[in-house]
Amino acid sequence: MSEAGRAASEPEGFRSGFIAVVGRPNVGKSTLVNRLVGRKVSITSSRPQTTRNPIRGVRNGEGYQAVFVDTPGSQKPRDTLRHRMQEQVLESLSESDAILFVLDASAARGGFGGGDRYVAKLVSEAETPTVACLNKVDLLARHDDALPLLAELSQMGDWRETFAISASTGRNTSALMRTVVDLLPEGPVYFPEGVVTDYPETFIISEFIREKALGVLREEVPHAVAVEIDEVERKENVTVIYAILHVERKSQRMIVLGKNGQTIRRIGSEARREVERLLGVRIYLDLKVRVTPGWRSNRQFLERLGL
Ligand SMILES: Nc1nc2c(ncn2[C@@H]2O[C@H](COP(=O)(O)OP(=O)(O)OP(=O)(O)O)[C@@H](O)[C@H]2O)c(=O)[nH]1
Ligand SMILES: [Mg+2]
Repeated sequence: MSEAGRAASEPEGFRSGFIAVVGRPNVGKSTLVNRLVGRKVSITSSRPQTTRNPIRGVRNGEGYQAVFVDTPGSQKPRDTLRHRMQEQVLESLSESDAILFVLDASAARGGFGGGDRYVAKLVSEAETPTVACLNKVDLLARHDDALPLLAELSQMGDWRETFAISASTGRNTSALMRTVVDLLPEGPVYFPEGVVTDYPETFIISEFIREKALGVLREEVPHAVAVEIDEVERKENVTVIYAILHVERKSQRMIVLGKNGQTIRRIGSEARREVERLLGVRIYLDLKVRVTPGWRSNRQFLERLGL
């Protein structure tokens, strides 16, 4: 944290800290962070590997400030993008005061798999107070179906507590929040009041566009999309945002454009509505699709995107 952050008012007994939220892809980390922060700070989708960089979301309460750090899904890396995503998970773990380890109850019928155990090991190695969260329990046929999973989970590491939660419905998340606050050390106010996330507006806009693209596109195409904001032009009664959707191949460009451009138009109109809600101004979104071969393995390109 910056010196300015540290120098901010530090009331007696105030608790604060960074809580890394980690787990396999698609277990509901971003949904949980949005729920705990009380605002949408991180995009979500039904596709694994939605989150690509750590997203911070701030929750202020009586006598505390909790900074949640949503991380990309943890898995063994297979290309430069995923390698970078895993580096970021490790960085977030090493800088955290507490960890939320999230698992998907609905995907674990009959027990947890190698993916969850891989993350359990990463988390244990961080030697930081950890709460294990069995998420999506709303999808279980019976309440009791969570019990054997909770028992198995408690054998997988040295957790401070274990919760059965639903990030979607909010079940048990208030109790989880109280436990998180108890884990925080005494510390400064890191972010001034009113700050919910510290990303620049252009990043949030690009993420909203990517979220809509993830929702509309199928199979491998979503993972081949990167969104870059080229320019934001503020006019008197409309803000024009020029964005580029990078894909890796010509065939993917055709898919993203769709027949007569209808797919890209749908992505654009869904994203526009969300961005208008965020910025509170009228938006014109100008979306272009560009073929940037192999961008996922291009370190310079990834850096340009802040990855
Ligand atoms: N039924 C149900 N669905 C959930 C719950 N939490 C998340 N989901 C859904 O699970 C999917 C994945 O959620 P995300 O929050 O994007 O998951 P993530 O762990 O951040 O995924 P990555 O960023 O790809 O690692 C989305 O379709 C969510 O709506 C839950 O508690 N119950
Ligand atoms: Mg996510």
